[in-house]
Amino acid sequence: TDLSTRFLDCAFANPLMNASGVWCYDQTELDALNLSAAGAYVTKSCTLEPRAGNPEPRYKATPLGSINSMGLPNLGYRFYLDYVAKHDYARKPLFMSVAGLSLEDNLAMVREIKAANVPAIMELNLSCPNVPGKPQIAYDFDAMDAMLAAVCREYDKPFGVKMPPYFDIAHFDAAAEILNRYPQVAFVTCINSIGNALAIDTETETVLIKPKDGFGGIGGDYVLPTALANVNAFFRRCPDKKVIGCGGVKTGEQVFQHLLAGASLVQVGTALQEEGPAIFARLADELAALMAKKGYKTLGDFQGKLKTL
Ligand code: RRO
Repeated sequence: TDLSTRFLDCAFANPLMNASGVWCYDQTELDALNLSAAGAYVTKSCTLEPRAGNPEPRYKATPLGSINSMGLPNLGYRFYLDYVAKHDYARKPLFMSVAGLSLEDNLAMVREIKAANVPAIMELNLSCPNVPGKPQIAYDFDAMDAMLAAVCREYDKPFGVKMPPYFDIAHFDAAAEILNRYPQVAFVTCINSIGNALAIDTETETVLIKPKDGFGGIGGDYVLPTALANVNAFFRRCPDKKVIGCGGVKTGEQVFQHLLAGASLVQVGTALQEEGPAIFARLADELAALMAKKGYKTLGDFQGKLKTL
């Protein structure tokens, strides 16, 4: 069974990687992903200046997934740019996630990333739900359009966008129509956490996390069907782009479902946080076993081939 794939002219040993934000904050965590069985990995979304993020507790696992309001804690874009500049790209591809607090901040970081001319693939985060006072850009279509126009003017390579989940066909249509105006947007990562959910502890009658009165983004089992719908919606609407699937993946079967729905690569968030980087070897083994059982030899045998009734 062959799990290898190509994406944006890079070779991947398998389609698995972390979701940005999970296990990718500092040198130690990033090095663990480099050493893991993941086919690629991505750095924590960064801002112009380092950020401490929101007060703790700001992440909790639940029986069905997780809730977080981290608030974009990161070491600042200079750290991540330095990290990606030193990476050995013959080992595996590396993505750099960027989440400026304003259009101007994104342009300042993009200028520096362009000047550094690193082989890292940029994933522009348009969907952080957790910075108080900063709405998710991709829920404001005019702001998203303006951001993409400005970033495409400033940057010279293909890049991708990290999208929030949408829940209405009209929103899939509107978002895809805007993305399709920008050929430089080579891939769409669906989905970020479902923003501003509320998890409650019945025993203590208390919210689970401290920031924003307990409101935070949820991941894990809660989000798999929403993630699959968003992957497939953008796969159908953006024929000239790739889709990266993210949401609710903790078994090889769930990786298979994302690939079937149209994902080219599959990210792991909550399950990676809970199980650690050894999860990538397990997921690769489970995906290979499922493919063998079905008689599939390569990802191309089933990727994007979801059947309808
Ligand atoms: O750091 C966060 O609070 C965070 C970010 Br930037 C994001 O994009 N998604 C998320 O669930 N948390």
